[in-house]
Amino acid sequence: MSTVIAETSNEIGIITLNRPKVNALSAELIEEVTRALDGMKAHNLRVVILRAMPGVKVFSAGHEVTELPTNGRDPLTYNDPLRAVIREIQHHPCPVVAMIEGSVWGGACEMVMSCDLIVCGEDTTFAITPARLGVPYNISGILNMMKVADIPFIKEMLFTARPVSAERLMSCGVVNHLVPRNELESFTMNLAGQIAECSPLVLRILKEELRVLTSAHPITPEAYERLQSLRREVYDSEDYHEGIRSFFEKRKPNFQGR
Ligand code: YXS
Repeated sequence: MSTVIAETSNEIGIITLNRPKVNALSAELIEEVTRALDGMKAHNLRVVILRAMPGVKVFSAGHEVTELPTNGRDPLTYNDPLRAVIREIQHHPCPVVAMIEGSVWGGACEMVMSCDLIVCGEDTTFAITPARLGVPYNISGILNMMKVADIPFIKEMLFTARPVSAERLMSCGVVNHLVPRNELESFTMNLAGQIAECSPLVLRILKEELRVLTSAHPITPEAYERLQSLRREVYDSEDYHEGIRSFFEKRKPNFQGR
């Protein structure tokens, strides 16, 4: 069964995540999203909507935890599924609108925040959970969050690893629109229709200009390497394994700081 449903409606593409039970971002699901986005480039679409099946309780549970490396490899390198799908969305030649209902977890929050606009139902929550899983988030992930939210809000989300309500996401400027769940689809399609009336060439250059300008951050190679070495200490730690173990044993992690 396909883990992604790709369809088009006039100049609007729609990609629906459809991987039971909770749309965990496995390599397979990521590859299907990438193929769907690639395929849509041939249709000269003006906008793409990323959504889950209607009525889901969980939009996406984030990275497929069973695919997190436990052999001393960096869990979030350039080619890991999560990093790849985020770049795919950011580089797609037309705006990608996230239509969100239900809860969004871990790296799926970054994936949604890498979309160009976010429309969410009133029951939506975001929870960014690396600190609860013992996963050392990487610099690109932090930078992508800094593009859409203020530092105090990002710190609270990362340090607590707890769900944040749609109202908070709206008041902090993370999402564009918060609508009743039963109006989510019509509202999002209407918004996409407004974008689809615009020049595709201008949409493309505007998106790329904004991507390049918001990604321009001075960091020295030495600073980058120091952060990477700090991250290695974490994913080589006992706590990293404890975080993943606790997830599968469905219990609270017992971190020891080593
Ligand atoms: O026991 P079964 O076989 O039914 O499987 C359960 C869960 O193990 C499974 N599942 C997942 N499998 C792989 N990867 C996941 N991320 C994942 N999440 C859940 O789905 C089945 C149903 O889960 P269950 O029984 O807990 O359902 P629920 O409705 O009570 O709760 C749904 C969630 C999503 C609230 C709960 O499963 C949950 O909190 N999942 C973990 C969410 C999370 O922390 N994701 C972050 C993954 S790591 C990641 O994204 C990045 C690396 S980072 O950490 O850096 O952000």
